[in-house]
Amino acid sequence: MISALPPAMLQSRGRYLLLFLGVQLVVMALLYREGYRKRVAYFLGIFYKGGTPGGLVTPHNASLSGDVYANLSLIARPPLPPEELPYCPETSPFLAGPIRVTFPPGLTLEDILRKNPYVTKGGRYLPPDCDATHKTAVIIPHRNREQHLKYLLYYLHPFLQRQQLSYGIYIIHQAENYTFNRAKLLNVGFKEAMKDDDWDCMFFHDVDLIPEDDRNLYICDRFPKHAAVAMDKFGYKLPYKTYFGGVSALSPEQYMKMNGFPNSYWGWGGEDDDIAVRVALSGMLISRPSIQHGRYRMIKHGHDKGNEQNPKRFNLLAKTRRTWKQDGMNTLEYQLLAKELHPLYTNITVFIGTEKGMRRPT
Ligand code: BGN
Repeated sequence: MISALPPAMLQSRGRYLLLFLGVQLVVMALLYREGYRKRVAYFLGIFYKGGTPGGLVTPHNASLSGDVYANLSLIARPPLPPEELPYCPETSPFLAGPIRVTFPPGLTLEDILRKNPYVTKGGRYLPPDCDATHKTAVIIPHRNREQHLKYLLYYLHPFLQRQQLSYGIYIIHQAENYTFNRAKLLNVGFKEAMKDDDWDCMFFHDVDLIPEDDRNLYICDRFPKHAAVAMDKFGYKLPYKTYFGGVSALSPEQYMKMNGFPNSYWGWGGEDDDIAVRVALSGMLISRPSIQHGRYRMIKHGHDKGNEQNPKRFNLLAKTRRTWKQDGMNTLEYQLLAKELHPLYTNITVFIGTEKGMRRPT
């Protein structure tokens, strides 16, 4: 057939074919380039949105040493008035992941103070180099645990600074010797801290738990957060599904929605389970960090005098559904004995009465 065509026509057909092939090649090359760019962009996107676990940035190998104070000396105040500081980035460049927790003997409050030059009176901190987007108060119920408190402060201050938070640390000290009441002390801490500032998140923190990973961010979530999901004493996993003990975090709105915590649990046990029930009864869910990030080391200690197991906890817990609206922030009574601004924390000393009310025990 082809051979039947005159040679001139054959030549021009060949030229068209070549032109067509050429155009095809250019289009393919462009498509290929486009596809390639998208793949690169996608890849870079993963990379920048924190494709590495938890958005880990490790300036100068801080994560290798696990030293909670590594690189903190890099934080410096730029020559700018505070109102001109840029917002802190979404992911702090000082996060380094795992923290090595040891308990150096002979540690003093002065040592801790020296290592935290930007902490101001009352245990307050503002990032010197950026405008913090989160404002967290840490509330720590306390009685006769000075040694534990020292270690917690040693780790907590740099831990929170790595996260570029604006924060304050409150110790709520139960005065006198009547049975300990953790949840009521937390209610007092909430109320007193909110008088000082418009905190957007409250962390309720046991004194003997040290966080072991700075990607466990001390900020609030959409729902009340249980942070201590992987404690060494429970083999770094939850002891049971609804466990809410150790460290938890609520925004003021979430806290008030569930009428705060119960005031009626005197002694050890059950109050954290009551809090978990309140979360559900007020129509919320529990949020949690991942098991890799919510890791805590517990400081070993013997039995606390004045915090014996509460034999009434089973009965109380069985009644939470009926009592939560009448036992909490709306019925909180206490006598504030002192509020002192110590260099590393605000110390609140409070008399919270007894099971029978606010009269002194005789
Ligand atoms: C649970 C306690 C919690 C405690 C965890 C972990 C009770 C109530 C029983 C109905 N709950 O058993 O308060 O935090 O163990 O130690 O005792």
